[in-house]
Amino acid sequence: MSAVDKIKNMVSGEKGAKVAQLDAVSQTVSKNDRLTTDFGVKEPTADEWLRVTSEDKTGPMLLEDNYARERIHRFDHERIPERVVHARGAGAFGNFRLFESAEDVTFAPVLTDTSRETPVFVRFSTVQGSRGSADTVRDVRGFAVKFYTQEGNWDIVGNNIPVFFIQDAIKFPDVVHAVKPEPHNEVPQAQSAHNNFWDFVYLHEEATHMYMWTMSDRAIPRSYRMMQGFGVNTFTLINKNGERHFVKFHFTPELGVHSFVWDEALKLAGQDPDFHRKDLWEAIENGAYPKWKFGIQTIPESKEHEFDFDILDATKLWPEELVPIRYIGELELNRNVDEYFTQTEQVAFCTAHMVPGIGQSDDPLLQGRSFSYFDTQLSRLGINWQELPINKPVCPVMNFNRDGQGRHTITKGTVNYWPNRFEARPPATQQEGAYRDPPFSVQGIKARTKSAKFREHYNQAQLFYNSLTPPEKSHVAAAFAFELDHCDDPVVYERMSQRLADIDLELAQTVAEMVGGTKPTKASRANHGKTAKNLSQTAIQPEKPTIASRRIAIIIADGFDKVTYDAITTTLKASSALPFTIAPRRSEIYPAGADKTPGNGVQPDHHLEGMRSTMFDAVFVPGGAQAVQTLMKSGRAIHWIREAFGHLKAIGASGEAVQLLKHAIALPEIQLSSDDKAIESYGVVTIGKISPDSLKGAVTIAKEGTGFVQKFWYQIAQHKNFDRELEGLNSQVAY
Ligand code: HDE
Repeated sequence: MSAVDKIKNMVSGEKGAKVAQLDAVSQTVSKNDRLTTDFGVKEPTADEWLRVTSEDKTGPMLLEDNYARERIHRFDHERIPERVVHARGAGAFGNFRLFESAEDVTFAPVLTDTSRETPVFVRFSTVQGSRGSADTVRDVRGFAVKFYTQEGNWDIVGNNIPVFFIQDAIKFPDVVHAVKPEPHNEVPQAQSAHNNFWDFVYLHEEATHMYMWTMSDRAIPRSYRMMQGFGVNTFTLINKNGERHFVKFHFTPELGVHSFVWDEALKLAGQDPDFHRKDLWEAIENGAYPKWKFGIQTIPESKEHEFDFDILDATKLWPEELVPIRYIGELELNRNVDEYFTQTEQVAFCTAHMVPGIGQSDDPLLQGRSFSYFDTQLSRLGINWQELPINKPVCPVMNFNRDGQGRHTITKGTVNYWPNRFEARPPATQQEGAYRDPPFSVQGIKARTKSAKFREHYNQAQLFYNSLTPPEKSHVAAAFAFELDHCDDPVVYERMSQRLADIDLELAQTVAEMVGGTKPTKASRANHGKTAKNLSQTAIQPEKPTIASRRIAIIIADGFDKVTYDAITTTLKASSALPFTIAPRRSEIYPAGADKTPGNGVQPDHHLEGMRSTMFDAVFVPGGAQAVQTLMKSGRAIHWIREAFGHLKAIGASGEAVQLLKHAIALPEIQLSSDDKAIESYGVVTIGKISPDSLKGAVTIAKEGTGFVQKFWYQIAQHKNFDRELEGLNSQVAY
């Protein structure tokens, strides 16, 4: 299709140009292009403003220069208001495939037609920070999916945490004001660690469950690709018999759920504030397409009241023991955006965007959301926001909505109302696919209140906490200790320390002691001791361990062991991991025995000062006497190893480099190999004498692997070695 045809398609607004419409006005910049003004005239210059001048004098600039003025005008208006929440984000295109029909609960073709591929656009985000804030802050992550279905757009505007801070939309401005920077000095940026947030959530008890999640590792994900997505609100599904089910939507990542440790996330916020954006981009460019299983939890309408919580309360999850997830589809992201602004920035989601067969419920948070999203797009993008290419449905849009600022669609004909004498554009019948609101009875008293079950706020907060592993629990305690340390008003940290005794006494005592609050002596509410499955993220792991798309730093210096280096690099690539060579400098590094002629060495990807260990998932150091001697003398190289150790990452070394590890991590508990037998100790894998053959070949990643590669790969796949932390080994190494 020619560019002109594409544009024609877009402006007509009626031709079903399917996916191509998403790119409708895309242009590729080419060297054959010539600069023009916005009105199409070729520009006289790109460099000089028209002015009065002579050979020895530069005179005044002339306002009559239309070309220069147009440039400045356009530039002055480049920014649109950033999202009031979720301002910082990254997006990508992909597909949704269904492998099992859910026709027993819905008639929506997107959830019943297994022969379809539905194009999607997904935007991940943080919530609190401004557009330019860092990716790795402690925060909830947005997980918003736009399905371009043949019946219209369906948006699931979800998060990576299954519950929310509030039950009723009316509280949204308060929770957002409380968490955002404080009003007097606009500090702090993108974090909840301040008086106002903890003041608010102490007083607003329904936030309790959610902040237990935000203080857990869920709020510092390693990657957008390694987190779950939850629709959070309760929606409904309607089947062809008109029966209604309540539903929660789930996306579960193929790579498992993984997180940073806090020190790593903190440092990355400065060292690489774009870490998550780059990670998503890099994975897609490398063909490591992120995938999520799509699942639904459904409850028949007749069973709405059979739970000890209200299933319409967004501060509660539906434990999988009670309502299992049925996985029916798969979401894959496989194409990066062409332009950030017109796609990722201008994409606009709306919880009211639902297709026939999917509906709202009386979840009191959802109703308010559905109003808010349309409303916010008006100030961000204007009334014609749904005409922007990224927001435009792939099916025809035909109605009598008209005009407004920035209108693109040109509709021919003499009528713009229904009914009309031409019988043009009548509403569809149900057989023709009209959206259906199934009739159901509503009874009650009009009042500002909710059902009694909405008033219970602690059971699931305890359930979540109880379900965590010991390292996860200690991360929660450390997160509270960090956050409350940033609160300088004693009322705030004192009260919060007491509040934690409503969840778990030991947690409350640990935190109170750390932050200078009064240590509670007894639980203010008994912990029911119950747990539920899949609340600990350690349970949500890939079916087979994998190191695909993990970033592995290989540290070398002049005189390194090239045979081992080559073998490890090749085998990592064969396992779809991403090896990066790091050295004291980025110019060529020469292996042991090679003469230093350009071309004989290896060109590193980065030097040790340019990157930090935080940007990688694991570190490997090959031997080579001279190289190891150099690295031993480099404080930065030692720090790389110590920091990776402190951040619980897999570390591997061979030959002389085993000595480097001994030097960097001088702990008696860590066993290191001095001969040809690979040893794994607390995620540190070493081999003293290495035969290159033992590094080659396909690698099956399993716990019981015996060779160096098998052991090291398994540790990388684990992502973190929590035993190091349980034994306090990491805290004995300065990092
Ligand atoms: Fe949002 N939310 N929200 N939210 N939300 C916005 O819409 C709002 C809530 C979520 O990548 C805004 O287009 C209200 C829950 C995501 O573009 C705004 C309430 C969940 C995104 C808005 C909530 C979310 C937003 C700001 C309480 C998880 C980013 C810009 C009633 C299920 C979407 C925009 C993107 C964005 C309102 C609560 C997720 C102002 C009023 C619960 C992922 O309309």
